[in-house]
Amino acid sequence: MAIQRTFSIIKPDATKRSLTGAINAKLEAAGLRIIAQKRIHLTKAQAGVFYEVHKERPFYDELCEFMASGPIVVQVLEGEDAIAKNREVMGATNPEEAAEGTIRKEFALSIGENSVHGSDGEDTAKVEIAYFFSGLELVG
Ligand code: IDP
Repeated sequence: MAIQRTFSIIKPDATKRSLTGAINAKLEAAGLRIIAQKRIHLTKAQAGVFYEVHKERPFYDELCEFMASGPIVVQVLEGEDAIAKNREVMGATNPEEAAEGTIRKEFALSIGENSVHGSDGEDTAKVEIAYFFSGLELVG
């Protein structure tokens, strides 16, 4: 399997509870290298652009409000099969359905406040990385 890059967010519910280190430990234990990372605070409008694909969904406004409610940590992860591997470590969207040992099973508060985001494919990973990072910030 090829070495891939994927985009990850540690969401406001997790930064508020000081879970960045615990989440990073799980990512690194799964073989995902954090090759870029920064803590930022999005406006609701910036969150809206990032989640534009969901704009027709009933939870869109709530999601944008939540993502702007506190600091987030944006990251680029690199490793073998990184996109699928990160999705596996994250667990299902709804923490009640997430597998044991996953980030969402251990830390998520609800289907909305679910601690992490991870790209769902190669094309979205590229777009999402480019939204937050310049090439110079990716230190592989
Ligand atoms: P994913 O993050 O597991 O890829 P998506 O379906 O792409 O899940 O949804 C994006 C984000 O929207 C979720 O991570 C979660 O924060 C939020 N979300 C998804 N479904 C709901 C819902 O039913 N109510 C509130 N928020 C939701």
